[in-house]
Amino acid sequence: MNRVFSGIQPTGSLHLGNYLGALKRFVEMQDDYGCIYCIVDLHAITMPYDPAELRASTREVTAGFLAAGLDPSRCIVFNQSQCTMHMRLAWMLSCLTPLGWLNRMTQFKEKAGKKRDNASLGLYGYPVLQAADIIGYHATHVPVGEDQKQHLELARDIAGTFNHQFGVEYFPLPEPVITGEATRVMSLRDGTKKMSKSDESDYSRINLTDDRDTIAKKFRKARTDSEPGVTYDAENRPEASNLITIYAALADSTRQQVVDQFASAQFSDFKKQLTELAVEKLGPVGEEMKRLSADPGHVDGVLRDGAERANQIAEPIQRDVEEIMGFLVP
Ligand code: AQP
Repeated sequence: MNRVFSGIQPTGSLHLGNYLGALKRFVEMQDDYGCIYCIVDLHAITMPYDPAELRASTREVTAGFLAAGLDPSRCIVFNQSQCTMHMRLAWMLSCLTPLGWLNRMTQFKEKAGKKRDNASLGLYGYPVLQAADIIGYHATHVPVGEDQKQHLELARDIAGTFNHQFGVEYFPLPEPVITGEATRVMSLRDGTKKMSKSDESDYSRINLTDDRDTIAKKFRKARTDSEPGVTYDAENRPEASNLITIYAALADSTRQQVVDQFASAQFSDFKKQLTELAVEKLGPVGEEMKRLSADPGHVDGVLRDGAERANQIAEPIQRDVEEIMGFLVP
């Protein structure tokens, strides 16, 4: 049976990268697979955080899921901390995961930076929790952006190790689903860095809640080069190419089609058209997020109901795992 699991951290405002790399895929898959979409709040505490902001962001990201088109009657939407399987299974899997595998994880290196010794054990073990998130539901497909590819490979290795070590064929090996034109949306200020919630500059990203004027200003100020035309060249024109990629993904077309469409246009005109397209596609999502944010009772109800359904799937799997591993399960 096919099952989808994926998550987004409530670490700040959802941005265009989250939308094109993940959320849009979530919505496209919701009728073809049994889908479980999670606001991964346990991952959000691996870096220093503020409890009130975590609470607000958990509701905001949930509102983003719903506003983008996820329908809780067709998929499960819940916050990770409400299903204890994630924590229990993460510990068990961490006892099967060699340190050498975790030492290779580039996200840890990037996030820990130079102050590696001050980084938390949770940040280091983040990919093991992520493996538990996925395989704890027997998920077969995981829609993610390009940056999560390495973590997905690790999740497959951990699932394979479990099966091998205990002589079972219990966990399916999950497949990453990295599709679409914009699997890695780059910062609007620096075409070599990915667009990220935690970037200090708000001008580096388009937030789903940005209004028309803000979107227009951010694209106008987006860094480009001195070439006047609209040509795609990821190596020599990274910022301009990123904007072409964004246009293609928003328009559900291809980069080549965008380049052909704007073959005789100036880059400044292209930016204006990009703004119009972004406002047309993101405006309704942002409006709906604002409407839902005014109704936290509804959002909390969706999460509560989703957590109940997630627990119903996860509990028998957790029980099987404990039996396989030799725990006495009364
Ligand atoms: N720039 C991006 N382009 C395409 N996909 C992206 N994703 C994130 N940034 C981009 C995808 O969004 C999903 C959720 O990501 P996350 O919030 O759980 O963690 P992240 O990848 O670490 O995202 P951020 O925005 O960079 O968050 P912070 O700053 O908190 O670390 C994933 O599928 C991811 O691939």
